[in-house]
Amino acid sequence: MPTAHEPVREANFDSIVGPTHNYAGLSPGNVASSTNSGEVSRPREAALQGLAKMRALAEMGLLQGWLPPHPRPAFELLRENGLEGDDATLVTRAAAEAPHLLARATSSSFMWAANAATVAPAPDTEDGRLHFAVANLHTMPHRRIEAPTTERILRRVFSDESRMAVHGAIHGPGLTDEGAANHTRLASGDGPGTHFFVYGGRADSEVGPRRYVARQTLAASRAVADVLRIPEANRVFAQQHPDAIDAGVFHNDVIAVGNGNVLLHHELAFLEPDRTLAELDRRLDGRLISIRVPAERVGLEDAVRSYLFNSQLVTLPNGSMALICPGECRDSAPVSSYLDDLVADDANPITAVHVFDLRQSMRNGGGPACLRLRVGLRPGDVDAVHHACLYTEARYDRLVEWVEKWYPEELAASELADPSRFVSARDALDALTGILELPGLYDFQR
Ligand code: SUG
Repeated sequence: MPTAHEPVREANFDSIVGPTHNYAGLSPGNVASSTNSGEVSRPREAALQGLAKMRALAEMGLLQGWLPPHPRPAFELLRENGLEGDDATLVTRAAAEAPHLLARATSSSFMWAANAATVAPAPDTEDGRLHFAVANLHTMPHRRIEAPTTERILRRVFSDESRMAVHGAIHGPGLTDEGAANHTRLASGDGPGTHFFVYGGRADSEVGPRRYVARQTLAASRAVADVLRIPEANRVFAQQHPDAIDAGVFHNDVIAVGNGNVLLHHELAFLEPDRTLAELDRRLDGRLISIRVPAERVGLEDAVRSYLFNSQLVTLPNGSMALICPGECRDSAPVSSYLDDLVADDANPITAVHVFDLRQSMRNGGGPACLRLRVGLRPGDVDAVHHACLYTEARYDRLVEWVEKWYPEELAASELADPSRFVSARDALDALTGILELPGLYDFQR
């Protein structure tokens, strides 16, 4: 049996972008999704950009994994909504009679793995196992359909029940959750971590966004903490600042990022910053390093446009920290100059900034941190993960070849109804389950 204090190492599991990646403007409150609605997407480039980030992080000495795409179109969504016929007829009818349904059914939104689940590593939980709470994503109709497939994938990748438990999505009135995008594990050493949950609104409060919807409720955050079996003493809850949500901060990971004992956050991230930060500091025995970015240096609009806070903050093998930023951070003069100052400042452990071109995902409001699910693993847990979902150079090369073979270079909304597209998307996933050694993963293979 593992010992209580085996050190936890963070792995990032990025989802592989799907072959139907497109811009359908499905997420009101997500500025990039609305702005780029109807643009022609580049699925091949999107998938390769994601894979390149995975390789770069693996080469930095970090633990990296990948998760397979969900099958799209989601024919069951079309059927549940009253459309009938074989697959080709369903899609043709949807295109003519209910294009909004076809857009939902073909979205590659599962690619933002941060929204797949919330995770608590083994040393943090009451039964000493690693727990996953699949997110219900109930607020956005196109994302509500992800949970069953996410659960199935996680059960295959993290299947050793003596060490790991994958829980289905929570259900109930007012329980809307968005997974790890609203959750941060902070820790000041090898002991149990503090789990910081940020919610957008609560049923019994007047205080909330006016323009856009708050996707996650306090009740949902509490329910997720229960599912994960995190002791009460190690939970902290805070409300997001409503002004941030109304400026396009639809998840906390668009306005704050934490790692170890460091929390980088915008001054308008939380409704009650003083109380929240004092509470976190107390839980971390006075060792919280809080880096507050003032609005006068980086305004909310620049924060949202650049996705500065959607950078991944990672601990490198030498113990220093690095920020994994989207290229848009260097396109913004105030953000770029802030980053230079941040790295130069010895008062924090962040010593490097690595910039990635993730434009295809960014144009739908998904930055580096959205694309990955953080999973804290003890050494024995690493051995128990489905091996073909952990990075190796050889399998990376096969994945690149696979993307180049199957993914369209460009995709316009009008092409989503073309049956040859979805037949090829299905064949692509069938081939992928060979590469990832996950036979029978998808319903269509059964
Ligand atoms: O839920 N975009 C996603 C982006 C998710 C980003 N994730 C994190 N912040 N962790 C969303 O809004 C857009 C799809 C479209 O418009 O075609 C979309 O679903």
